[in-house]
Amino acid sequence: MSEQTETMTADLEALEEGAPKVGIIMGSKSDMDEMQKAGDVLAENGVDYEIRVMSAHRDPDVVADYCHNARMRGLRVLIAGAGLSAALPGVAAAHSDLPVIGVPLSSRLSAAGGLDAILSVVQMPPGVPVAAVGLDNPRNAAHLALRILKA
Ligand code: RP5
Repeated sequence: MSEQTETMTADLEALEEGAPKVGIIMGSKSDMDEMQKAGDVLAENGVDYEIRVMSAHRDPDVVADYCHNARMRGLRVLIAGAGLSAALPGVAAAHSDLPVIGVPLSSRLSAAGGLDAILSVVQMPPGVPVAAVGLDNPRNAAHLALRILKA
């Protein structure tokens, strides 16, 4: 490897070091306290992440842009949390080929104690996979993301 190539590789590695590897997205600001718990687990394990609110129903174009660009921006896994008719994880999986981990969330308006969100996250058509963790369990989404990053 030439000296110039070595320098460029070192520069790229340094750039990559601070770049988020996991994108945590959620359907509403009201999901933030819960979803931040996934970020806390990633931070405890030294993994850089970013966390954003974007609704599959209210901001469909933002979600599509974010997911289309995710891999190019260096993200390796997406964690998506949503409640009610929880479309966000599935829409993320439709717009990105990165692994998507869905977190079904319960809320004041949940039907059947959150079963609405569980089914919305899990019942994806063949070819568009979403890995689902348990209801209100964003910590497990982060632990699964850590395993995916190490695989
Ligand atoms: C979903 O609806 C969100 O993910 C949230 O869990 C639920 C309620 O949203 P808000 O009405 O609080 O914005 O889209």
